[in-house]
Amino acid sequence: MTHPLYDLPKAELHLHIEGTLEPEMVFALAERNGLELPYESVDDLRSRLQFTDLQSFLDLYYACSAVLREEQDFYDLTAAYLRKAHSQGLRHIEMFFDPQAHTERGVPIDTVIDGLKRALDDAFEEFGITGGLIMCFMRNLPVESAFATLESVADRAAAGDIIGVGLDSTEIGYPPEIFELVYARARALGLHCVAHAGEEAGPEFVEGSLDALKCERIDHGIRSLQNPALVERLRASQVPLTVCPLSTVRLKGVETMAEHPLPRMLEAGLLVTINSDDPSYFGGYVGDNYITVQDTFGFNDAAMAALAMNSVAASFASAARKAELR
Ligand code: ES4
Ligand code: ZN
Repeated sequence: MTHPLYDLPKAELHLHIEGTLEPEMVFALAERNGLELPYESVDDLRSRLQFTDLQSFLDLYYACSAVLREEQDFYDLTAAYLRKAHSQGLRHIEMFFDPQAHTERGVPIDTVIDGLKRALDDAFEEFGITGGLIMCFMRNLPVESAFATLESVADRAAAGDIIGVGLDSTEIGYPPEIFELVYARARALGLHCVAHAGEEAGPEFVEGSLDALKCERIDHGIRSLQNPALVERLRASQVPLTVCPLSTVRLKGVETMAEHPLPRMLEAGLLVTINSDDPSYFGGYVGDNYITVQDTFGFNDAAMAALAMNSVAASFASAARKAELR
């Protein structure tokens, strides 16, 4: 299947690679690794992709992620995603991964990074896709674990194998300020800083991510609209917000797509991008998010092209690469 919106050159800035694990691959990797799954079949697993909130999703997401063990597993997952991403017009991808979800199961962090990086390198060769890895800390784990995880990749950060850090998983109860010193260290290592904020928690999490963590982008950020002073700050600074429409509907942040705040965010002059978050769980990859946005809000083709250009502008790509993608 193809669609004119797939053809727009675009960047993906909010994509959890573990969230691209399709049910078929969950079963294939479980078999390859000799693991028992608590699901009867692919269809059984697919029938469970219905969520009441962020946590109900995270529980299934981390359970399925446990089939990832070997470097080849991480490679196969990422290569399958990048092939699909290419078919939906993605030219540049800054990809999240959750190292602690894997190291807690005894998988060495270099195994994870080696697999992801090899697939990205191959996609550059095959498709010309550029991008990099953003390592997310799970905010519900102790800050000491985040520190240790960061120190364990200091050499790879210096080598450019990781381009930034992020903050994800359970939001409510885990304010950004907890991670202030971790982010200071990440900046000292030359890493870009982003964080999930204002997905389920309020605008104060967005403010904390800007003030304490010095974030260059905010992931989701949809609840910023509850605070007019914050909206003005985001407009004036043009700090990008990586919005994930299908994700927010599927996690019940809004009841229907028609109620999604995206049009209000654009009207407020915010630098908004469209992203897929966890496409295999939320019913669509990035092009599908663009399609649902156009279908729901009736944006014309120029408005959709402007959103695609926002994604390039908001990326950490070099000025030369951004010029190529314009
Ligand atoms: C996530 Cl949608 C979302 N929010 C927070 N953490 C996540 N990890 C994977 N997807
Ligand atoms: Zn996310």
